[in-house]
Amino acid sequence: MKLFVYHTPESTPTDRLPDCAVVIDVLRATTTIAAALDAGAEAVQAFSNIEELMRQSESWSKAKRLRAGERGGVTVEGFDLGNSPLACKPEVVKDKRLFLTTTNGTRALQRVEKAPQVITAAQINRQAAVNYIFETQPKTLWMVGSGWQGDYSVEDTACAGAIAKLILQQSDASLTELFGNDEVIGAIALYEQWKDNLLNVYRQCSHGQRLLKLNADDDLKYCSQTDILNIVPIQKEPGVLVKY
Ligand code: 3SL
Repeated sequence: MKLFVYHTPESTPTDRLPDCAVVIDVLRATTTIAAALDAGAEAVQAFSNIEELMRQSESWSKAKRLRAGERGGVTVEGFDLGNSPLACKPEVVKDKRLFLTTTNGTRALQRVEKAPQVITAAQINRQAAVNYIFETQPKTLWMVGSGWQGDYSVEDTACAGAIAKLILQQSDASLTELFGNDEVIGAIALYEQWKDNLLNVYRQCSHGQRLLKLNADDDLKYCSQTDILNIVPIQKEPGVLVKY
């Protein structure tokens, strides 16, 4: 297996695809996707574009759909939910499809949606994602961070490092055999630096600061937990994620 880390959708190659792509948006899209599916949502369908989301969700029964999403962290006007994982309670999402649009995470998903296997990961389901990777043994694995509007986000790369580190610990291969680009080494070093205090780095980073201004510290606390959900969101058709 060869691991590659790409910090943003924009830095992800366009001339090839991996066997498996792992999309990461710790704050907060891929945390919310894991929380929604864990709470019993039928699926999460991701859209980068609000108009397209409205068009496709219109044909879905009202009782079975929730429109969810944010722009700049704020709930899209008229939507049922924003992008907080804490809103994904069973009594809210069970058996419903979440039609979700977010600023960056859904764009990252779109960027690799043609890969043969696409899963999403966050700090909360890191071990489950790694279990899936060992089970399916992809030859090439890309971890794609969502960043913020084309810029690098430290929390996504730290999560990529957490996944890479766990793969390294559970594999017989050495780092030299496993890493496909230097970003993997950087991501592991970043995770090692912060692994005992992820909440602190989330509170300091630019997107964490943005969310704190929106009173979302409880979201940061939730997102900073490690391995609390045993669930892997997997793409069953482009943009549609279900529980594996
Ligand atoms: O950018 C995204 O995709 C979102 O996860 C951003 S937010 O945390 O909901 O503001």
